[in-house]
Amino acid sequence: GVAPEDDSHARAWLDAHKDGFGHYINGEMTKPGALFETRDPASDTVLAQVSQGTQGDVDAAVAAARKAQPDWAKLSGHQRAKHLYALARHIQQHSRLLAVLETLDSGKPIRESRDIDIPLVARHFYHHAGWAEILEDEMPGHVAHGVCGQIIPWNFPLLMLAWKIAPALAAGNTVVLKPAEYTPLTALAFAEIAIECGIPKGVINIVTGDGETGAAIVGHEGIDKLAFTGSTEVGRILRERTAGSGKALTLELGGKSPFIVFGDADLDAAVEGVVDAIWFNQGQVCCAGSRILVAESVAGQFETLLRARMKTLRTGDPMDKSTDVGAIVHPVQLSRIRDLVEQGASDGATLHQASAPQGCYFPPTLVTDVEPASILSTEEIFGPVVTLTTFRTPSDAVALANNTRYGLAASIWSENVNLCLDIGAQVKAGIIWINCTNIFDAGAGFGGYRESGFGREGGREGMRAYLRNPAAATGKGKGST
Ligand code: TXE
Repeated sequence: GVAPEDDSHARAWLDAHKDGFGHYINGEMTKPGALFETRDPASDTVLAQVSQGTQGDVDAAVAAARKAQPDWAKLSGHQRAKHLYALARHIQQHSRLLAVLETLDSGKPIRESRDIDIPLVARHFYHHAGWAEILEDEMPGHVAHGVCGQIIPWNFPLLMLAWKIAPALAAGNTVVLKPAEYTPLTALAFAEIAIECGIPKGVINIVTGDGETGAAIVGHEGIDKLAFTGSTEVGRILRERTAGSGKALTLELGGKSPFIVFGDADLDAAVEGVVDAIWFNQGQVCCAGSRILVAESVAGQFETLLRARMKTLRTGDPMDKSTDVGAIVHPVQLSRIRDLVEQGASDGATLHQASAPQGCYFPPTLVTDVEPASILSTEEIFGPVVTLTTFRTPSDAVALANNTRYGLAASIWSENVNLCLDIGAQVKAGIIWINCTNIFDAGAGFGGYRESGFGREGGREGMRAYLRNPAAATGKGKGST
């Protein structure tokens, strides 16, 4: 690359752990158990050996979390806030190490992990430190669930950890978290940061492993609340497994979010919006704008602008600071994207593609001439692939936007704000962006409808998900048993 990021610090850190990583249980790193590899998808090399969490590891982590929870909940909000502020500050101090590890492990461009992921992680801890301070006043009578089991995906490894751990701790819960098997490294670096910050032992526990380890967390009797972000398939399994168990559950699943461009929109801005919507993080974003719906009157012009912009995207080495689109997280995901795109093309869709290097890369792709029933219009591709369809009237746009089993996000582009608000109210999605896209704020609730899951993360609604209100639950003297 022309401007490679310095990775010596991260390489030294990996080298210091070359015998493999254990789990973070009861305030310390355990001895490594049975190991699996985590790889850099861009260079196809092994980065580290990580332990496959067993039932025994999960039992130990849950026991530690149970033991720690009453004392953690008894701390004043201000005392819990001090711990969260410390985590936020230390994350900032270690931001270079965390950004480089994130990029090596996931393949996302260093510019994104450095300028977006890691700053948002710190922000999430700062924000929830603030919540810990004011919680008693803001939500009187609410108490923590107890122990939270948290299972996260590989697309925003450390940010998803922050979304799970920060509100849980602010509310007085303790946690057992499992990072995704493709991307465990920043969670392990975070464990070291938690030790460095003096987080009381057992408050945070991190167990690495695959879906089997995840299933052990889901099925554990000592867990009071589960929070999951990942595929709709696994979300469904969690729903079945927890039905009737008394465990609280929130699910943040997939999406097929519309990106609606009206005839009066600022087309240059909307084109940049598409770049953010579907080429950010290689399109491996649950709320990615993966279906462009554009007014017929400007469709030709918009497509021309978009195809020209797509050609300027630099796909390649994620560690190069000038890279726009990095590597796909894992060869399994790459072949999933390839299969879907090939199937769509064989059904008659037209592909427009930018260039990409050999290896675990997929070129930025625009799909035109695509039927609403095509697999490319209906399935979450979770790659840098966007479809383009036209509409005539605003009500056509709404009908097309809602023609999906998902309902996570939508982005609406028009200079007419009344039209945007009107359409926003009709599109079934948990997050509506107007003349912008992929904006994440710790203060705003994020989550979906329908097959995109339920529950919100961030802001006031997100805090509520980590609390219960015993008075409301018992019907407050209404004679319920
Ligand atoms: O997800 P999984 P995968 C979608 C996206 C992607 C597809 C497959 O379409 O192509 O899912 O990705 C843990 N009990 N999203 O297979 O399996 C697993 O170890 C408990 C959208 O990687 O859902 C990991 O920690 N846990 C999504 C986490 O679940 C289990 C982000 C997510 O992995 C488990 C990721 C089980 N039975 C993928 N099986 C989004 N919404 O952002 C697996 N896990």
